[in-house]
Amino acid sequence: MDNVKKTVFSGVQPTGRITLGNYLGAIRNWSPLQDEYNCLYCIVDLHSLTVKQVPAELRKNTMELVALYIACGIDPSKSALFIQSHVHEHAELCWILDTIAYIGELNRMTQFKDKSRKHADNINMGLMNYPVLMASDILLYNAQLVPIGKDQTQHLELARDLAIRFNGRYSDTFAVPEALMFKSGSSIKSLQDPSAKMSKSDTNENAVVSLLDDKDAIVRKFKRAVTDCDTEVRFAEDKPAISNLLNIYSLCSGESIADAEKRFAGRGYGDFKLAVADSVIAVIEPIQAEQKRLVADKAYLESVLKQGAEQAERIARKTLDKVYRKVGLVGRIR
Ligand code: ATP
Ligand code: LTN
Repeated sequence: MDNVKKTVFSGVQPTGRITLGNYLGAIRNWSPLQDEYNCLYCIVDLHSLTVKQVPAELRKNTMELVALYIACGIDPSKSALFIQSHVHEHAELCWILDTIAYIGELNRMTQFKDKSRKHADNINMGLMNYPVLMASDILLYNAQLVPIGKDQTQHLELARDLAIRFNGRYSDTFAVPEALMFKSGSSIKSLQDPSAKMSKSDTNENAVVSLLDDKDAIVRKFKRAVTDCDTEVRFAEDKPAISNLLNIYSLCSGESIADAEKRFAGRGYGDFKLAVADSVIAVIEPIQAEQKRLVADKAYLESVLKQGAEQAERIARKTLDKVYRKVGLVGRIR
């Protein structure tokens, strides 16, 4: 990897249907970074174990997500594309960072509180430790930039705190990462409740557009999307539902929100919703076709993952050796 370029790290959990929110808020923004930065894009499978998974489905979702990354423009010859559990240093650094992370700060995390509420029968240690593992992902590679959606800012803040704390206690070791946020896509809302984010784990089918939904499903979901009380297609704080749809339309069609407002002035919600659906279909269809082709080519995906893990491991090993030395562990003679 190029030493002059800054390093970018990001990841998504293979927890099921990747949503339009994941795509517009995260994955879509990754491919344009590949020339300017050293990029590592990870499938964070260890994170997904913090909520119950069906093992066979997790395996399937993981390979589908690898294919989806590539279909969304991640080029394995430019970026390291790998699976988190293939590089065991992630879990090892997590242990070290656990020893400087405070229970109080983890207990305050919004996502931990939300997920504890949602999975009250399974508030496991991993769920609480989730942000420390995320910090390990980032700090292992000294990533300076981390493209994420708005919901992850608190976790990134913790990664920064842990880097600063470790550096303060043991001397300069980690780069302090910064979030890279893309304003308009950073928070795509549920189609059924514009006060909530569109989330993979939403149990209401109609709330979420999956990147793997077919045309009919997409049209149906936008037709059923909730709207605000008047009939005007206008972006405004008091019109969260239509603003969300305008945002999605603008991101998918490339037309500015102001131009879209003009185009749909006086035309009512019906027409507008169909146009939003069409703009989403136009973006999603080519990705789906490419993903389908790639999923069938297991040998290629495996070769990408092998190469990605090797690239990542080289960097991760160096960082972890340094960390072990700094905290006072005796290095193993090889
Ligand atoms: P889950 O519902 O299982 O918690 P999720 O949909 O929140 O999953 P993650 O795998 O946790 O998805 O997130 C992957 C990336 O997608 C993160 O960078 C996150 O910020 C971004 N993201 C998730 N949901 C949205 C959304 N609605 N709008 C914009 N970005 C999002
Ligand atoms: N928690 C993240 C996924 C994630 C991540 C990371 C994102 C795990 N490790 C490192 C960026 C960098 C989420 O999006 N839910």
